[in-house]
Parts: sequence; structure tokens; C-alpha cells
Amino acid sequence: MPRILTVAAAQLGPIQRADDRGSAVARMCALLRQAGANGCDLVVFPELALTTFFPRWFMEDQAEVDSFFERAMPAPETQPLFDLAKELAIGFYLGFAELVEEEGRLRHFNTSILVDKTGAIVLKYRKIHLPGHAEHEPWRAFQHLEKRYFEVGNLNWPVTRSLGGVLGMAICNDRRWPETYRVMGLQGVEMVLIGYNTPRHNPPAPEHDRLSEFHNHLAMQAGAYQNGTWVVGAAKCGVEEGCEMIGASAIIAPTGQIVAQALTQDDELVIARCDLDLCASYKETTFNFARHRQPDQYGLITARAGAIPPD
Ligand code: CDT
Repeated sequence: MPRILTVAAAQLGPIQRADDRGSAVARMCALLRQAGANGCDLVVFPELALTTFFPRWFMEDQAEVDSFFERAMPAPETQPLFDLAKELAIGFYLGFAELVEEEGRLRHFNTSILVDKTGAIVLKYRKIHLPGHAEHEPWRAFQHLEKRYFEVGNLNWPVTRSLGGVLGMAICNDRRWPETYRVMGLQGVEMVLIGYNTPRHNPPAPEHDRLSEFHNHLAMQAGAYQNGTWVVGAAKCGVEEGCEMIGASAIIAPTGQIVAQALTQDDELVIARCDLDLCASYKETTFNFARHRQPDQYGLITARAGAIPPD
């Protein structure tokens, strides 16, 4: 019997600043119902799915920044999502800004959770690769202040056995880094769930803009193939507060092939029946890590962050 997980990338169109969490949750519930009608086991929502992508603004008032964060999960505004998913027996991935008291202080993380079919949170991840900058840079058309508003995640990349497979998570910019997938690959991951918010325009490198969708897929397809895993990428996209973000949500097989892809830049469900046993032939042959990897030769990867070319 193949291990089939029917998965939906639940792409969201724009969420404007004036839109409250209730309206975002209502849209996600509508997608959950569609997923239920299509026999889905798991739905992947985007990064920071409850609000507009607020790191585009420089804010000096910490209370204003904190208004975009969740102090509890679930909370009254998000409880309907948990209730409906449980009623439909669907698991889900949700990205949100997490404000938590830890080590005796308030901490801010860009977080995702995996909720199983019973409504229990079974895995939490805090984004490690925070892109952008920490100070106001007025020359930009818009800011990307993730390095200001979030701390680097402190949970590494955990994976868990859930929904019949070995599942892991990453968030947006993480998908561009091979280390993200490899750390989970070394734990036998069979499906990596990724939510993202990717502005088309990258102010420091506008020459990349026309390649945005290509780079999105290139990185996720490589991660899937090189680790023998499924990858599910779910965008928040469209024109949000005047800033265009790419869609192109996709479900990628361990072969590296895209098996389903979004057609719009709006709320849309992208569905695929994923055979988790398809991972095995990659994990056991070309990417049999135990047989072929040479970790003794990879020391620089953990010893050094930036490249140092020879003299
Ligand atoms: N949200 C997020 O991580 N976005 C980044 C934008 C990179 S440009 C600063 C991404 O990698 O898609």
C-alpha cells in the first residue's frame, strides 16, 4: 500500500493592513472547507498568514510592532481554524509572528506550527534565516526589517512523525539555503512544509526581480531532489499595500519535479496526492547519505559563515 498524503498548499492573496485577523481566518477556513471537499489530509498556509507582511514598514513604536504578534496560539481569533480543521480531520501548517516570554524576557520570532488531525500542535519551528536589514533604509521602495523585528530561531529544524510520514518545516527565506533541507534530510524528512512572503522587487538587487518565480522553484526543487523529500511551498501574494509579492505556490516531488502549481496571485488551493514512499528510491540510492556523504570534509560549512576567497 503506498503511503499517500493528500496535501494542499493554501495560497493566500493579499492581506491589507486594515484587514483584521478574523477576516484572514475566515478566508483560511474557506480554503480548509475546499480542502476537506477534496479529501486533503494536510493544508499548508503561508508565512505570517494572519496579518499583512508588516516588516515592510519601519516602526519606532514597539506597541505598534507588537500588534502584529500573537501572544497565544490558539487565541480567540485563531480558534475557529483549529476547530474546523479538527472537525474536518485535516492537519495544517500555520505561519505567524510569535511573542513569547522566555528566559525571563519578551522574545519575538517568525514561527510556524504543525497541527495534526486532532487539533494538537505537534511541531513548532522558528525561522532561522532572517533576510533584509535591521535599520531604517529610506532609499528602499519599501523596507524588509525582519532582522529588526525578529530574533533568529532557537529550535533548529526539528522533524516529527505525524500524518503517516516524517514532516519538517521551514519559513520563506530558509528555502533558498541548502542547509535547511539537509538538516532535515539527515533526520529522514519526507515532506518539508514552507510558507513564504516574497516581494517581487528586491531593492538591493533589482536585476533579480524578473527571475523571482524561477528562483523560488529552483531552490525548492533542488532541496526536494537532493534530500529525497516532498516540498510544499505556500505563498501569500498579490499586491499588498502597494507591494507585489509573488505567488507560484507549488508542490514538488522527491524527483525534483513540480507536480502542482498555483495559477493565480490570490486565494487558491494547490492540491497533490503525494506518495511518501517515492522518497525511498532517492534516499536509498543517489542520496544514500550514510553511504556517500563525507562529513569530515564539510567542516567549513559550520565553521564559517561568510566566504573568504584566497589572497
Ligand atoms: N519573507 C521572506 O523571507 N522573504 C524573502 C525576501 C528576500 S529579499 C529581502 C525571501 O527570501 O523570499
